Amino acid sequence: MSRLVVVSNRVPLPDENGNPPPGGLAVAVHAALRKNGGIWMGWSGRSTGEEEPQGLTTLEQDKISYVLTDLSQADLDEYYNGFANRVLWPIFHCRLDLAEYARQEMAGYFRVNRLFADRLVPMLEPDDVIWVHDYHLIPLAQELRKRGVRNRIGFFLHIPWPPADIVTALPVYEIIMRGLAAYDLVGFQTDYDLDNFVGCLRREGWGDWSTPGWLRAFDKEVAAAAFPIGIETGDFARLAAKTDGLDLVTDMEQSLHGSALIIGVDRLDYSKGIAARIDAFERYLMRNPDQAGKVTLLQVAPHSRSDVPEYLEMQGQVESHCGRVNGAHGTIEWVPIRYVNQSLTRPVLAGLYRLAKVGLVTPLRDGMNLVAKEYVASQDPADPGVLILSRFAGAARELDGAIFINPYDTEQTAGAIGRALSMPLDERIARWRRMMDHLESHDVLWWCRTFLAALNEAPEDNGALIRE
Ligand code: GDG
Repeated sequence: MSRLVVVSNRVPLPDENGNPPPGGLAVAVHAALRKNGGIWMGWSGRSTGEEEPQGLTTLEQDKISYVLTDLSQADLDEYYNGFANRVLWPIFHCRLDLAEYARQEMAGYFRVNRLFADRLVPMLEPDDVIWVHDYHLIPLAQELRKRGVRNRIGFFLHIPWPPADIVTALPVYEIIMRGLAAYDLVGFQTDYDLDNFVGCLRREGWGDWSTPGWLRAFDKEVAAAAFPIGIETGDFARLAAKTDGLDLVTDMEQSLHGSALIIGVDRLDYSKGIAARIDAFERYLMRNPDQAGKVTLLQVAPHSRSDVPEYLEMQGQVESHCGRVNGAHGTIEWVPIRYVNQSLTRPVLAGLYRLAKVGLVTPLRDGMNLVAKEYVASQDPADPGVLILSRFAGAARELDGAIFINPYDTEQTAGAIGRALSMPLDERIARWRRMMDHLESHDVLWWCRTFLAALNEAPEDNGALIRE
């Protein structure tokens, strides 16, 4: 059986006992790596003052080699904070207004991809299967091919692929498209993303479907499909069911004094629609003055990418929205929005999901959104809460028991909050059961298995067709 080589920007390292860190993706990929042994390569998290850092750390544990490469400060600024997070992330989330394109940062992005390729090649064995993750590393396959690598290489995009009109705004659009075509398999979160990608190929005359599941792109065959990522459904359900004794969850419950809890959990990112969600909650309070003191929104939002200016600005905006609502509607006994930037442990998170009568998930655009799935998996089967879900989250294509909203429509979201809070038990159970059945059969292990099975089906030596 082939070894698996995984490459991602960051590498979730196991603890001293070899347990993978919490998080569905880390657990599933670790399980796949352990099966036949393998390598997980990525950035070490360290940046140095050297122009070309040589630091490469290798840790061996349980048949897995973790290979961690240092980057220079310039690499980090240009590749990660620059091109990946200030160009690709906003454009792929349909925020052309936030894209800050600089030629130097683009050069840094391609330079780091070359560095990853240089470091990876000496470690590869002929029948290794390589799985590259996410938008930081799109050009990696092409760089590996240029170095003579003929192994099967797959790519999974965790974020959305936007319609052609949006993505053509990317100054290196063709290079990025060619970079993706260098893979044997390209995986997206949803059919919608896949259709958008094929639409891009068609519009420029670069490619189209040749046979089902296979694209002919830039004179080469590439398999493409949707692989919606799942969560550790069973683990979440078990964690949530046994949180009764967790102090934080109990304290939270007591402090609510019987008011209904609505929960939002997001990395503090402009794609998550947090400010619009707060506005919608305020609109709900204004339309339902009798509910004052009876409903509380808990918004958990750990800081993220604080080196990127657009994130700092958005943090200030969310804080001011929360302050405004609490100032206008709060009383000495009741704070309508509890806003925390602290990161919580998974058991606490699962307990809070279960405590909440409503999961409010309102991204403006999201590849999948795991929080929506975790909220559902954490519910009490006998008395489940209601998921309110943005139609612009990838998860909306699977979780058909949610109340769907358009996050730009504040009135609609406010109405959905009212509907969710008053939904009868039998309807809540019926909606939840449908979603839970799906999450049980499509968990993160299913996702990992399905992607790797498809990659293993790619014909041998498909990559030999790429020379440039
Ligand atoms: C990208 C795509 C896609 C959050 N706060 C805490 C905490 N979290 C965990 C959640 C969830 C994860 O972070 C966030 O996952 P999302 O899916 O919502 O979002 P991104 O980080 O943007 O991820 C996304 C995903 O990749 C996977 O493919 O779904 O669309 O953007 O698991 O639980 N976890 C803990 N404490 C917190 O305070 N323990």
